[in-house]
Amino acid sequence: MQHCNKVIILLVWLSSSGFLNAQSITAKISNARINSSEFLWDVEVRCDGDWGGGNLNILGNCDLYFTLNELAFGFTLPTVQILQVELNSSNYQISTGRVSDFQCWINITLDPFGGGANFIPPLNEWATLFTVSLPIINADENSMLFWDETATGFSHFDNQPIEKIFLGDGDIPLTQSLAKFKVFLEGPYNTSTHQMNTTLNDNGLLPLISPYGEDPRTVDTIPTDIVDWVLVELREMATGPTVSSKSVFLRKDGYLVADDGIATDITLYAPDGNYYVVIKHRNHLAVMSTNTISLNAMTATLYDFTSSASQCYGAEGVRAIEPGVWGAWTGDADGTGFINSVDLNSCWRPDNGLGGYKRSDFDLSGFVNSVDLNRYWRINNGRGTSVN
Ligand SMILES: [Ca+2]
Ligand SMILES: [Ca+2]
Repeated sequence: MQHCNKVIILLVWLSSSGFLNAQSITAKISNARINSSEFLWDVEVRCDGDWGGGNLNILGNCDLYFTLNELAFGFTLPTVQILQVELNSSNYQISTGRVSDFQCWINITLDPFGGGANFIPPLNEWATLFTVSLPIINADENSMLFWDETATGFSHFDNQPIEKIFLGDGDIPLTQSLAKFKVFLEGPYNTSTHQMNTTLNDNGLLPLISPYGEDPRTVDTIPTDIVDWVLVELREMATGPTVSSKSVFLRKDGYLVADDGIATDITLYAPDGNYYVVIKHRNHLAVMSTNTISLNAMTATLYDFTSSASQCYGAEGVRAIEPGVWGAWTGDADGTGFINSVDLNSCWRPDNGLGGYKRSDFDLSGFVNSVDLNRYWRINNGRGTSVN
């Protein structure tokens, strides 16, 4: 079997200069990323110059064509989901086939029935046209994803090409790395036990499906001593895109653990390398490692977010939750990265008095009440995340 470590991303943009007055139309692939079950990337477009306003009207014969490794994505031909689309959902069609052993092709045709598929990109800004998602069946394989430049083209109106653009390349193997992290959340942290309360789990309130859309995976059971789900993300640059996401259990002693609730080595979908690690929780401010952390497939070295403020990116990325112990700020009910009046008025007020798995339940007690308001939101109001 042929292995390929390089994923070469090419996109040919063919368009007309007749219908649009655009000085240039550019396309690119961005945000290639992996979660527990999917390999995803975005296709973005940008119109520069005076293009006359109105819609970018894509008419007929606009094809994205690429090949990939069947061993990674399935001997049965992979499915493609267009998750975010500015085009009318009836205005695209997907077909697949086999090129050769282990290589299959996917063709996405925009506007297959004619009549035009309207898309309105903001002038001089990148806009996501759609997101492609492929289910992973074997994470030990490489994606071997190639754009076929001879067959890929966005055509516009009269199918006269105006540009052909090389979009660069990237390395996107689907390999796994081990990692070990410890982090505390301010809300459920108990200064008497020096651990976090597991009230939500004790009362059967934790969902079997992760609440994070980036990796909404499901488990059969939730082990004892689990506090909640958190989302682990990897970045190659401090303010760069996420390359890997995984929903993981947080245990009361602060360790992120495997689904058995015991193993403190967790598996992330990323090749050996150096990454900024971001830990997100649905109503706490995200924390990120101060610098990159080296990850590999053989051994995991503990990175402890609780031992010092300097372990976390940003001037006040974490708060002291007792002397010498640090944890993520609570109070961000709507997950914007800021704790402010919206979290109070649009989230806490309508939820006040309710029980359950609520994002306004800042201490994860299973109830939304005045404790969440007075003990947490009022004190943390005005805080914002250092993770951008
Ligand atoms: Ca907020
Ligand atoms: Ca509460």
